[in-house]
Amino acid sequence: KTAKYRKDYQAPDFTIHSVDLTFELDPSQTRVTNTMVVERQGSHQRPLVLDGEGLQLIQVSLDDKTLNGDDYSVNDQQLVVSTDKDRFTLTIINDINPSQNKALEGLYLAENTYCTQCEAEGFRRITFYLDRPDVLARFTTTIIGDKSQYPYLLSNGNLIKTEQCGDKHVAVWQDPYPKPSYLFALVAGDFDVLRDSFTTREGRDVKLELFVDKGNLDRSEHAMTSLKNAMKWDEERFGLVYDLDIYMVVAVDFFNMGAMENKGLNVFNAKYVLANPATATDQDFLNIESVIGHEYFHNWTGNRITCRDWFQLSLKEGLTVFRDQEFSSDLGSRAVNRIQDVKIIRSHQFTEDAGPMAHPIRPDKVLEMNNFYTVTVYNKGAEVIRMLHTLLGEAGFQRGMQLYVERHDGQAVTCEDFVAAMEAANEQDFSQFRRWYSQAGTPQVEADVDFDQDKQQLNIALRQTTPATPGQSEKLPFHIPVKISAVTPSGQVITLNEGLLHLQKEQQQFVINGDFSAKLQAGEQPVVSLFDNFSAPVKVSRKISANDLRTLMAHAPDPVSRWDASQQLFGELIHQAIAQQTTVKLDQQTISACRQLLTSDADPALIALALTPPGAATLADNYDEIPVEQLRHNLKQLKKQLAQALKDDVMARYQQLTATLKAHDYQLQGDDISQRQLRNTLLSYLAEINDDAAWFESVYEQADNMTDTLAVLQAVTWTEHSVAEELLNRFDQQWQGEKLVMDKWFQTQALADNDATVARIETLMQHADFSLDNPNRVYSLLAAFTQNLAQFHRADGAGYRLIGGVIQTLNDSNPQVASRLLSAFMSWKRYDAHRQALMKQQLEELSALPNLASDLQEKVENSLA
Ligand code: BAL
Ligand code: ZN
Repeated sequence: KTAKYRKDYQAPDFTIHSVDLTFELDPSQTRVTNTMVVERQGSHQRPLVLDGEGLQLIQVSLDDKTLNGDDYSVNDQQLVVSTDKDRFTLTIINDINPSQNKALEGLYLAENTYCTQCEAEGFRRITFYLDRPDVLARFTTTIIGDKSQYPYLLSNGNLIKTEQCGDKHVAVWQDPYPKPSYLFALVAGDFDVLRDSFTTREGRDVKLELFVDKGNLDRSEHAMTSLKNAMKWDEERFGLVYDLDIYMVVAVDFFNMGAMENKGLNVFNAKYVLANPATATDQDFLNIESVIGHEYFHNWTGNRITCRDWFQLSLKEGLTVFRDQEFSSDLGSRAVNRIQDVKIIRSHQFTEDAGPMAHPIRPDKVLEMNNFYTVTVYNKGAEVIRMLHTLLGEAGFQRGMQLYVERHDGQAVTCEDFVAAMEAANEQDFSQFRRWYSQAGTPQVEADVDFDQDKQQLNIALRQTTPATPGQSEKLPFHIPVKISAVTPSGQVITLNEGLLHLQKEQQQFVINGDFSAKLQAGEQPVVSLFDNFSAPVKVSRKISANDLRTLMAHAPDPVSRWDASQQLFGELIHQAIAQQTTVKLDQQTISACRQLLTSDADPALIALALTPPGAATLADNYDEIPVEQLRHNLKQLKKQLAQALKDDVMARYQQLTATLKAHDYQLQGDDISQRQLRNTLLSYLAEINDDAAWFESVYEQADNMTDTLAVLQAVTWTEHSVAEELLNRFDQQWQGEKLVMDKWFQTQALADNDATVARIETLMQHADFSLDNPNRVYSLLAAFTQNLAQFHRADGAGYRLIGGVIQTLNDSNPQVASRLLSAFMSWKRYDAHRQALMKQQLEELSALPNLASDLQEKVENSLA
């Protein structure tokens, strides 16, 4: 493969108006008959060039004339058809082998279910086509399959005909909405079906069908409820209404991604559908709500209005992530959701933005599109949309959305079209704001806050710089929205005359007035909070005293800033210890601040988040050379010291929460979720200092839901508690065979910072429930392990060799999954010379493979460049 550039975009030479597909399903030889009405675009005589990969071509005919080798040529990438006709019908017959398809792109057969995944460029593995998102066609799909093995034959749109013929049956589906090929889907299998319906605000009844593996109906209700909530929410908040008579969701075990928004027929990784309290944690339930919402919201932002080309992926993904974040925030805790979003940006996106694959949310150069389904395109993309929302307010943002839909419904458009609609609807100029789409890298903002006692004014000096990223050495200043607030030292809120600053130049000085004199005692200074609600995806450096941070931790008006203050306090303690080559020492004042918070009546989930120090990945991002051992040592010490210092309060609150929760049955409801979160965070602190095996055993035995069971299992495993092995064995005994539950067991062990972890993973790879063929297993055991800072980065290189070997194996079978694992090696230049050499060696071994997949090739080349 060769790289493509955004600047080289050209409209297609031909378009396809309609496509009729017939699938004669067979495990090793599925026959696909593809009849397209094709029309030349513009006046030219170029041939029709169709994409196709790994297809066995049987026959090509044009307007009923069978073509011979003079009229077309075919290789392993393309079918080129020469014709001087401007409009014609082309019929292609080809065979594919779904059972041999381990890459899980195109049509594959896994565990007796036929399933497709076409985004981004998987449709070309099904038939020859103009496999690009700006070719929109009406699809009719005929599926012929064995009736007893595959009682359900599904595709996009409406079922218009069924037929029986002997052992086989036939289903014909028609999708009235023109769509790009990446939204095509086919599923055939045997399922249990949960049926429901939704009445739109226009009074139309929509049939809802959720297909799950046999025996799983008792785990499918939450997904259905989430779907109905999503449909209602999109009508109420965005005014967007569903457009077909049926909406289907199929849960499958083998799936590379989380889920896929195929028109009218979503395909989901089973882990984002199946849940009941015994098998799934609160977080699993919330993730299901969010992913079900996300795929549903794509129906407008993605399907009705799609991308012109793949460089525009963030047009639909950034916007749809923003929409699913808002959905979760409107239904649950806004603050908790926001904090989780911020954690993802800080722990993953900042790292990506500082590494060899750093790219703008709208990339300029792509070799393998699968490599660009990234936290940058998705989550930073959502932050960019959120900044627009901050600049325009809800009403202005919705005006922009409405104009965007009015202008572009039924079209394939660009990020530029989106920003232009936002601008036009609000009479704004976002010329500078557009740089968020074109420049990669995380801006660093230096802040100086000074209070002028005489003038009773706040002076805020801000300076922005953005480090160079591959291919972009010079950066221009961004338009950065900075939300601010202030309190008195005792925590009274000060009213500022300006709550949102626009940092647009490299350096800017802001003078802020407010009711300082009314609120402050003589000689007091206000305590100022910057970037409330994480108002921009930037890193901030600012001199601020620990005292002020403790004030903000207790009193900042914005809950995200309260949490952030605690993270800065902990981060600074660790940073100082590392800089001075000593062991972190938790001071009395911070202990008191933590105690105060723990015993306060704040939302328990927010207490839990604030009492959890930043993770290793977030802390690591502050260092040019990541001090692996020191980070690990000091993080452990910090948790131990906090647990020791607050021992009695932790136990008291733990017992009080346990009693409250035990007073009624498990409920998936805000207060309970929040209380469980704090209770289980406190349990992890207790495990740091309490070696009473019998006590933890009884906690395990009393757990009556997976949230609590997993919490105790993780607490004892991650603290190398004496009871860990016993509980791990019991969990295995109870849940083996339950693949999604066992993923939690694999992941818990993969994340243990224990010198035996590598050896243990090697053993676990032989476990009956593990298989390298299933992406979920790889993610839970192996991708999770790459997040285990000290063990993946073992100085003897055993962690690197383990993952390097797996990547080599997956290069042959599932390069997309291999590529995800490879990300862990990309930041090799951030480690010491010894580790650098070991990591580089793995990259070089990969680079020497004769059949290196393009997914890996791109990342390896960029990493070694
Ligand atoms: N479009 C790929 C899966 C998702 O983002 O919904
Ligand atoms: Zn999406």
